[in-house]
Amino acid sequence: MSFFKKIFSKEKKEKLDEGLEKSKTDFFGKLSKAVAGKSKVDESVLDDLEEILVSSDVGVATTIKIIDRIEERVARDKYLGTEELNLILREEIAGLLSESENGELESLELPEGKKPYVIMVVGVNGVGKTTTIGKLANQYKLKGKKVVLGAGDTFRAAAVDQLQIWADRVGVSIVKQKMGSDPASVAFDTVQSAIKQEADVVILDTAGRLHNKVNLMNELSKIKRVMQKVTPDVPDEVLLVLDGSTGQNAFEQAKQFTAATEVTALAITKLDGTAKGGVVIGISDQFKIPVKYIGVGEGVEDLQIFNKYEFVDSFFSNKS
Ligand SMILES: Nc1nc2c(ncn2[C@@H]2O[C@H](COP(=O)(O)OP(=O)(O)OP(=O)(O)O)[C@@H](O)[C@H]2O)c(=O)[nH]1
Ligand SMILES: [Mg+2]
Repeated sequence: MSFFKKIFSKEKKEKLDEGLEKSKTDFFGKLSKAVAGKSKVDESVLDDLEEILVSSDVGVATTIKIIDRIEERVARDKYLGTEELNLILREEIAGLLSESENGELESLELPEGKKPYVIMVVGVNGVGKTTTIGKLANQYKLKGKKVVLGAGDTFRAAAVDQLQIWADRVGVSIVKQKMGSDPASVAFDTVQSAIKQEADVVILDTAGRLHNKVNLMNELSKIKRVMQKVTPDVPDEVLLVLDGSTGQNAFEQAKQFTAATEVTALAITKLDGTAKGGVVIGISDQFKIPVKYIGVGEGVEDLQIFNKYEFVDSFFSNKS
């Protein structure tokens, strides 16, 4: 690993630690209350732990799996001290996530012969789609890739301007039409322009909408169909953005969207300043679609490529 890579990873880890601070304080506050005066992990500690995991937005199904694993371990090891609980949680959750079917992704790698690589970004209102697009464009740009943004949110007055601001900030080009125009037509123009410019990546913004299945399906499939008139097999990626600070709502949105349309990757935003960071553990356990990015702040550099192990390590690093 190069010197700079190490520095970058250290900064990334620090930012992640910082972003998860609230979730951790909340979780470990509850945990230390639950184990106060107890030296051993017993039935009642496990009961409390179960409640704490659920209330930390890990989700019921994943919590049950975690508790089962710890129960097995208690049975096997006979004696487990409460002071080891952090470590055990970290090990068991990391083990659990390594078994989930969504592989780790080399997130910014672009497949050979796919030019432009087209990413369509979807999700409900206000989850952080446009911001994530800006941050992602920046990361590709830093890798020397030519990026074109498509202002496919033609629904809201300020949406195009907001994407334009990001395009200017990051220094990438943007294709847009006036408010109210057909998003599929914007998608068409964007892909066409990207081909002409020999761009590497297209990132298409879409309007945030409530997850009304039928409308969503219709609109997203129309955008796809129209883009495919320019070049076949696009989009290469459908990135669903979820707001982590909404906890179980994010879970619900992931369920609805993945059922309604073909989502290939997830981004979970706003993990900074929330106590609901546990939702990432539940989502990466429960969905076959990989979490590719996490948002840990509003700044251009606050998008991280998600790594399960790093995340669990940050979440359960010594704090009690
Ligand atoms: N703290 C924090 N704020 C974020 C993050 N990502 C996005 N935001 C903020 O969330 C708000 C909404 O972000 P947008 O990017 O406009 O969300 P959107 O999904 O495009 O919203 P619509 O276009 O209205 O559907 C903005 O104020 C962003 O700065 C994050 O990771 N952390
Ligand atoms: Mg937007």
